[in-house]
Amino acid sequence: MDKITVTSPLLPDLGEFDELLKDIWSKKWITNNGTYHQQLEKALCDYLKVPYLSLFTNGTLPLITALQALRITGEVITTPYSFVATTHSLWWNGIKPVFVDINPVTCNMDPDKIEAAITPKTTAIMPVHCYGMPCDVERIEAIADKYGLKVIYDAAHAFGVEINGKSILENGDMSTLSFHATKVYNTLEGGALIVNDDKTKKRIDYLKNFGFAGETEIVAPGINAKMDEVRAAYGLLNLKQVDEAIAARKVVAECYRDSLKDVKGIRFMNDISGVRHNYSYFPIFINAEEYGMTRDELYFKMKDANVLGRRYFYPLISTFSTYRSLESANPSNLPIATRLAEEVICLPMYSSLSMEQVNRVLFEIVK
Ligand code: T4K
Repeated sequence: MDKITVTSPLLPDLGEFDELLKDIWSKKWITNNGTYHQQLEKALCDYLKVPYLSLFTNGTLPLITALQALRITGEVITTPYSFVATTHSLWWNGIKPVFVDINPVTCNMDPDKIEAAITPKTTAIMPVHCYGMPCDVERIEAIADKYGLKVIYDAAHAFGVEINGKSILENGDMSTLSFHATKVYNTLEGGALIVNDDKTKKRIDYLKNFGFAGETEIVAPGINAKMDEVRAAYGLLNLKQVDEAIAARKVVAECYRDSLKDVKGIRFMNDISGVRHNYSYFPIFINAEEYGMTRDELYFKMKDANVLGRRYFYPLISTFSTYRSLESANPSNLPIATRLAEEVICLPMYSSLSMEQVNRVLFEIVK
């Protein structure tokens, strides 16, 4: 039987892409703030309902650049339940990550745990809207305001997510997106940094282009994190079909929920009223005792049947060699994250997943 992978990229029409490639070839302008780059920044601001957005070459460099732009130092409070890029961005800036536990329902940083982790060295909070589920932005930002901390959201999973019609990306000082092939919206590789004012946008644009503020003027020790024209053109085409893709993902999510709701020992996340979800991932959590099988037993059983779920986010970031000696990485500090990392399987989720494939996934799980 064919492999069903955890995701499959949304691809633009090849004919349309070919037309744009011909245009790029004729212009011979292939990177450094070209016209497709400018068009995509504008189109994404409109689609995402955000004031300013700067395109990047992936979703990791906006995290690293945001920390540079805000001159974050010392310690940053973050979540261990994420992709490793979140914490690596701190390490690359010489910042000490301080892990706090997560909420068992949303899988996001638990605001109740933040204040106890604040020290005189704390300068910022870096939460993640994990699986596209919104963090408790109000409580996180109230704490940040009280202690004078910056907030940078890793919103890699939260493309298009809105609360009561407002983009989730407007919260905090900055938010980052990933446009990797495995995301709801992709530009092959790519990413973006969302900021709230034009001065900051200008500074980000300097930083992602070596610090150049003019032909000969360098205003900061910047990096090269620019998106090229080919990916920007591809991104413009993919933007046209992303709503349709999210709608198709929703159908898959509803089908999974409907079939799994009565299975003992399996828990999944539900939609929140007032939130526009993007259905970027479909995690299920296995209670081994009730389900009669451990998470890994189910994971490998699925794998044997060519149904390739993924255990995002196992192992926890705090268990990796770079981080495990940190005091905050002690599993006793992170009981919920530790448990969920042992229980989770993300089921195949993408817009072109057929009902026959959905049924093959469910056949392995529903007993
Ligand atoms: N912050 C968060 C919270 C993130 O989740 C991520 C990335 C980042 C920051 C950093 O953003 P980027 O710098 O990556 O833009 C994947 C992705 O590489 C990574 O982007 C993503 N998070 C992470 C959660 O997942 P892998 O190692 O699981 O990917 P891989 O190559 O095993 O692919 C998974 C499946 O997707 C494959 O089995 C099949 C399918 N696939 C994948 C690719 C690359 C395709 O069908 N076609 C493809 O081209 O990390």
